[in-house]
Amino acid sequence: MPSPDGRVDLRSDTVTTPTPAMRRAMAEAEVGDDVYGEDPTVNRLEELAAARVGKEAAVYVPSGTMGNQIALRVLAPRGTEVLCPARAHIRQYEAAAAALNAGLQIRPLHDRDGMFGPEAVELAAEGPAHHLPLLGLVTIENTHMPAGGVPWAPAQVEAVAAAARRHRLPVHCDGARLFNAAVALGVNAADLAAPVDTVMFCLSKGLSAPVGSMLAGSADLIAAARLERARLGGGMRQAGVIAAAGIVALTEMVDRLAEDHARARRLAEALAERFPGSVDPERVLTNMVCARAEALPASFLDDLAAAGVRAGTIDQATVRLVTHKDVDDTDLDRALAAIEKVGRS
Ligand code: TLP
Repeated sequence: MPSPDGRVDLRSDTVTTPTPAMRRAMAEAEVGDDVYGEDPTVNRLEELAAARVGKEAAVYVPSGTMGNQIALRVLAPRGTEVLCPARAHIRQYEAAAAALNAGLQIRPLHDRDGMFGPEAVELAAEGPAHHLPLLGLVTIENTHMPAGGVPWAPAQVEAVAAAARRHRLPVHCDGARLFNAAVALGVNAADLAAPVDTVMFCLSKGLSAPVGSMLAGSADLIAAARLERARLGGGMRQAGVIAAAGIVALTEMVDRLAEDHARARRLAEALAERFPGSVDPERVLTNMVCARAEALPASFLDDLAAAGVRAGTIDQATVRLVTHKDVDDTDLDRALAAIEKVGRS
């Protein structure tokens, strides 16, 4: 469904609106008080979510940010460091919440291509031998959003997790777009989640549900997570009304993510052709196009906006265009035409 104001909205996949099937499911949802564990629809969503990522249990949370923050509180002792990609959401886009909510300091890792390897874990784990802080947790972001939605493959996740295990360190995956990674790589989300202790994924991004994310892990960790959700004020009572859309998201909206990936690649190809060096289309494997702002004219975003196409920035150096369910082929053509015209009027 195109955007209601007729514009093409490439700012984020968070702008997706619920499908007709979601709206029907929401209207008909059986509900109860979820804080008593009595909302049958939330319970069904949590069971389904846990099964999809191969974990014992899952808890429904209002946002991806809350899911990540709960994981930090459950997994990392206060006063330790979290190994984290430098541009990860946990570090850059959660308003410094790790320090405030979890009493943690972040040790940022160079992440230009979205990846780091086991050697980074080994090095960080040696910290106390050199008067450096104790490491408490390792995190990865899959897909890695600012690196252009790059997916981590199961072997890459396992290599980092194995190094963490050698040092008895837990691993959390910010899998806001875990299903984009799974679809792009042709693997099950459970294969990507198997090596990590907790995984958060969002229902409200490419999967198009209006609200909500899931945090999954062992039964013990998720019991602890429910307590932290309560502490953060995240208990939602008759949340079956929104959880119903989450069930549709997980059962009907995963396979179609491939369409978003194909459209993102076409946007990247057009950008690379018109503005050489702005983006490498070969690296656009999911639904994110992160382009180097310095390779684009300063008027880029304004020119797109004048043509009815919205895009945004994620830092001073990066312009971002994101494809999603509410961008169809007609919208894509409009965006491609707008890119072609940038700076030419
Ligand atoms: N990211 C948003 C902005 O905050 C940047 C977006 O438009 O992409 N992890 C990752 C990797 C994310 O990209 C996001 C949202 C979150 C976590 C947080 O999810 P919400 O918005 O549900 O708190």
